[in-house]
Amino acid sequence: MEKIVFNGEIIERSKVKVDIEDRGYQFGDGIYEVIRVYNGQLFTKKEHINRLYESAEKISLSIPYDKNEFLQTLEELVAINELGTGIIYLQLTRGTFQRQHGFPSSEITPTYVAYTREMPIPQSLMDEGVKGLLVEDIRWLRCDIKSLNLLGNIMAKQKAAEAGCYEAIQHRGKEITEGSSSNVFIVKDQCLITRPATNLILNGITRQVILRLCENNGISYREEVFTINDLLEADEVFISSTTSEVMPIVQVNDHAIQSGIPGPVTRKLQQLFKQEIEKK
Ligand code: PSZ
Repeated sequence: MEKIVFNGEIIERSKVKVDIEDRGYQFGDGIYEVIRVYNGQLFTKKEHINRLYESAEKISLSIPYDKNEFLQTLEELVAINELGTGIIYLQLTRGTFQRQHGFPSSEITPTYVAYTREMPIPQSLMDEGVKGLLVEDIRWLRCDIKSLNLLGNIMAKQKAAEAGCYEAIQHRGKEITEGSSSNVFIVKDQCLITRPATNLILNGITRQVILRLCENNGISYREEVFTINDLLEADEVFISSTTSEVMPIVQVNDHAIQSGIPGPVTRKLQQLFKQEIEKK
């Protein structure tokens, strides 16, 4: 039987009950993370846990576990569930309280849930590349928080799916922000360009790994705002996320990116990323 973490304890999934007045359920008042697991090992676990605690801080939610304890339980769960390659999904909500918009007037315990799922590396998509659809970014102005409020993101992703595309590439006016669940990169004249991590995007852990790989391997990059036009005219385009790693975008709407195949810088970064996984 599948085990999960519920409020810090590893228990049977079927034993878990969440209240109808849980603030995550009613308001999306909570935060989450997705951690990649390769061969039973958590990839960039410290970075994910740090971001979780940062998101918590930004919404004034205090996590009643210390970071080491937190990670230890997750590693135990991966072992118990015999997860090979997949993900850990975890979320914390502000907890259960009689419905009111303002924070609960007395101390309540956050509701914490984590579970595992098998998920292979999407190798054939990474080899061939995928399509993106441009979608206006209608989200709020704190996209730096990994919040459970994902309506803007899921509506964008759904539009992309209905158009037969893998990802929605969001833009605020002319400026590209990020994917519905990924960061966006372009390559122009041998230089990688990605938007600076401000309040308008989530500072992806994969994004940070990629920038570090650039630094260590002599690939030049700039963190700079770029436009729809820059994207369409780029030499290469790719997106990054925990589950999609370095995913080439070979077509945007009806427009092929150059000759419509993954480019050399993208390929190089995929290879460096693979080495990074194997190091851990
Ligand atoms: O399984 C999936 O589809 C996943 S796992 C992580 C994501 C999707 N998305 C993370 C994400 C995001 O939701 C937004 C809005 N921007 C960027 C990212 C990339 O963040 P990392 O690299 O930390 O996963």
